[in-house]
Amino acid sequence: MANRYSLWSLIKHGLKHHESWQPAWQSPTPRNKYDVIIVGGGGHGLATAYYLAREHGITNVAVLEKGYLGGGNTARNTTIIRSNYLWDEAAQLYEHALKLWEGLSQDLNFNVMFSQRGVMNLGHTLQDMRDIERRANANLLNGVDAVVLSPSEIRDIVPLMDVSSKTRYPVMGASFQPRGGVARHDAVAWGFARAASELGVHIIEQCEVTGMLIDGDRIKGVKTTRGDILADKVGCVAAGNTSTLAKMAGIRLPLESHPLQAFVSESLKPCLDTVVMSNAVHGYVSQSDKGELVIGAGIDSYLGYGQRGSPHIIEHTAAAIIELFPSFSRVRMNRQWGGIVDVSPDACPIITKTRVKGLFFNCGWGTGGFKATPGSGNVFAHTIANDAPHRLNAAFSLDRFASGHLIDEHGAAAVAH
Ligand code: FAD
Ligand code: PYC
Repeated sequence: MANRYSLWSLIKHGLKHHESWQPAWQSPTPRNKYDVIIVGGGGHGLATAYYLAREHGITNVAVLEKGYLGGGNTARNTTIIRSNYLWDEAAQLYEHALKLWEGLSQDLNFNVMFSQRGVMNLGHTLQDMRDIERRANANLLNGVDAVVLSPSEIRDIVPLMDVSSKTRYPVMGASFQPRGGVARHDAVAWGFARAASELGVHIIEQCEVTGMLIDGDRIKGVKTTRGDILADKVGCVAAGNTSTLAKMAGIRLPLESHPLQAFVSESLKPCLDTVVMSNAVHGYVSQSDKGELVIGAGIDSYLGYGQRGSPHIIEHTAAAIIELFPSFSRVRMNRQWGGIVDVSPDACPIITKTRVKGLFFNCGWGTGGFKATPGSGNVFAHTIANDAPHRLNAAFSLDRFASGHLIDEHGAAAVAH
């Protein structure tokens, strides 16, 4: 960044009202045929295209996005990044992602503002604390950093939190992952898009996939609002819209699409420099670099494709946060929004081949896929390029719902489920 965008060039562009800014990625006319089409221009789709080009030398790739890049869950999420999952398969997959996050700004030459400020999961009952200790031990065995904190240690890190015994749900302790944190979500989409585009990937926005072209048992391409586009392989990474795409290929996936919402406050002076989550009071909060409190909780329980949510969830979430941080009761809230999350039965992703040869799905990340973005793209690119799973996503295929080898991560998926 430093060379291409020097201080002088920033001032020059600022004075010119951005008139001569170069587009960060090319928007070419679609070719008739690609080696690989990725459906969905969120972080996962763009990361997949980037790793296909960079690690597998497959550059004749198009990412088709029905709206604008990152306009789905990628730019609607609350950006919590951690890898403290219970089971080996999940912990290793999310830890792979966390390691990629640690070098991502350098790798993409784009500042994704990854900030390792730590993520804290509070315990309020004896059973919560047993679960926390079990998960922290499991994390350590998987090489994932984990610390169990007492209430006084929590107070040292988060002085504003009420850790007294007088509250309705007293805080008994917490797990803490120091390497966890947050990142700038839209920068992640832009960074992957620019890096993929520089490697020759076509990024095509305003191009909705409306059907699948299937010949016998093999994918041949997709129908789109910009005409038919042929491809040898198609990878779908469409989060809440995945079931709709799967139906186009005659496939039914074990997914439910739910609204998940979040909201932010007015900007405050720095007062919270870590991420706090609580399953029991059912809310989580962090402070953005702009000073806003970023707050959220669980899904709306009905199924839906509206990118908004119900007022009672906001009320419940605000009450939960004020329970933990009484001083936040005076803070005014600025904005609220929702996304559509694709929830699977075991709260784990589905990264899979299908019975249609050349057609792949990467979905089911539900309320927790942002943290996985680079890792998910990395293993999905491997799966598409080799027509076989990467060792880290072999356990996450569709077969597990027939064989019963579920990876139950409802506990670690935590507050947002
Ligand atoms: P998306 O970014 O949704 O990308 C899919 C893209 O596919 C979209 O841009 C969509 O327009 C496009 N698309 C769909 N159908 C078609 C079609 N037919 N043709 C072409 N394009 C199509 N995760 C965390 O790890 N930490 C968090 O703190 C966190 N907080 C969240 C808070 C909220 C409010 C929400 C909604 C989600 C949260 N998540 C969080 C989950 C996370 O956002 C998602 O799991 C992740 O961003 C999914 O990324 P994606 O690239 O798969 O999906
Ligand atoms: O997966 O850590 C998470 C998360 C937090 C808020 C939404 N998802």
